[in-house]
Amino acid sequence: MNSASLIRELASAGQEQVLQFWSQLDPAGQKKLAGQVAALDLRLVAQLADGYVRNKPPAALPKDIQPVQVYPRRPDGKQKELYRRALQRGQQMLREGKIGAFLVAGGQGTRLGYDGPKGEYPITPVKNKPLFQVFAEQLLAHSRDFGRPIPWYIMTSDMNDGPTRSFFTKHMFFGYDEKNIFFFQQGMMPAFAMDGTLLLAKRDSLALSPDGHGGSLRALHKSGALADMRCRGVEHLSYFQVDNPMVHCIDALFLGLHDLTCSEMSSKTIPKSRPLEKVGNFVMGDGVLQVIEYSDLPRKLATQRNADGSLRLDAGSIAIHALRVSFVERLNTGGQLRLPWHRAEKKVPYVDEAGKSINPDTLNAVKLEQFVFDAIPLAQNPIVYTTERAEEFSPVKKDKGSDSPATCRRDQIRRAARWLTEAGVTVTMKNGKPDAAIEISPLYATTAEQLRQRKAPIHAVQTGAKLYFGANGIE
Ligand code: UD2
Repeated sequence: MNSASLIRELASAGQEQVLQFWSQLDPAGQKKLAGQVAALDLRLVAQLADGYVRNKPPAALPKDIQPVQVYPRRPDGKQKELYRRALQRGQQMLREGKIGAFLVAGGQGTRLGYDGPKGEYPITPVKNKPLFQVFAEQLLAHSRDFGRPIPWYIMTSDMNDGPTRSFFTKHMFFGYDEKNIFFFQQGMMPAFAMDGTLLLAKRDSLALSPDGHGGSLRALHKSGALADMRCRGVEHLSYFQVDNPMVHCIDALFLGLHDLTCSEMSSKTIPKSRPLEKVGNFVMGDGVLQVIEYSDLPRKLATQRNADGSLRLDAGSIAIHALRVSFVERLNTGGQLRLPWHRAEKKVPYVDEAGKSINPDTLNAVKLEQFVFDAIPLAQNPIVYTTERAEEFSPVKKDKGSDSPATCRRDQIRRAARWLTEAGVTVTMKNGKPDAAIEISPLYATTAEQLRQRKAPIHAVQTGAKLYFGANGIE
């Protein structure tokens, strides 16, 4: 785009101030800014400035909010046959190469205070393996067990794409075949000043940030990842977030249930630990299955209890989903991904009209993101399946307190101890906690059941031990 057409386009979106330093920029600066503007959908920018920034969108809470019906972790009498068939179906799909793994890792990780892609963060309790390696080993183990490589789609963003790829290269892709990993970047969204104008982070660049994990559904299409899935015969994606090393990246039963029930998008839930826990809430809103984010659920509803004292809305969303590839394709037909935008007021550094860098100490900007769970109401036959917190959820969100590296390592040890105990190994407990540091590589076992089958070569874990089970046993 030359500068005349840039000016024309920006002016028609009411954003000509973006070029206020244009004449002072060197050719590289002009190229950079022009490239950022060209990547924007300026018609959408104008709509968003009006509908989400200058004016706040009306609260979109459903009028009638009811608890959801969920598939239990363990089937009751009537469901036993369905679960048996679901497990078989999931295993068959894995043997046939119909499942792809989908990791979203484009976020900023600001709360953890780690300066780099979050997936690099060392998290296992004995070997300090990074998050990326934990997922890679799980996927390698499943590929080995089902005799078929699992294609792995990894979404990054402009902020961490290069470092993420370098990290994988440096670590030889953790043993994964490079041709089965598909990195792609999500889109970026510009930050708006409160009056709807786009902010400049520098004279030659917009203040951009990732467009939310909902943007993954657009990026899968734009990047060619969906086309790659079609070529490989991948029919479903197993979706997970970079911050939870306890996730079962692949769960044959869950994937089988998703397929057998003809669901286009399925999700795992756990009962919330407390009314205001920072997880989304699965609800039936005006008769439609959906997630209401913790920040949007009114306190009165979040704290409501049933007669027996249990939480009325207790189905927490832990951001583990199964998505039908044909559903993601459908969401992308007709140009725009029709997910709502979520508005957050933030402090965003910018350059002012005089070209001075300002680090604001009050909220000065609106950032907009799309959330992947907003696709659920658009899906046919969506289902929710219950898992256990102790088995699958201990995210790393911040550096201290709950959801920190310390709680995550503790929970990994507890799970390993439980798996061993179930396999007949004695684990000494002290103050209710295993009195040892234990780590089980997914290459040794991905589930308690697999661990039992492998017949651990010990009868007891010694008090205070540091014990690591690698691919071939205790190392
Ligand atoms: C998310 C969910 C919350 C609950 C919780 C469980 C949202 C809005 N909330 O909370 O309901 O399920 O997770 O842990 O999702 N990401 C991207 N690109 C982006 C933004 C995020 O890839 O533009 C990735 C990010 O790298 C991470 C994941 O999405 O893997 C979660 O992002 P978050 O930390 O913003 O979500 P959080 O903790 O607010």
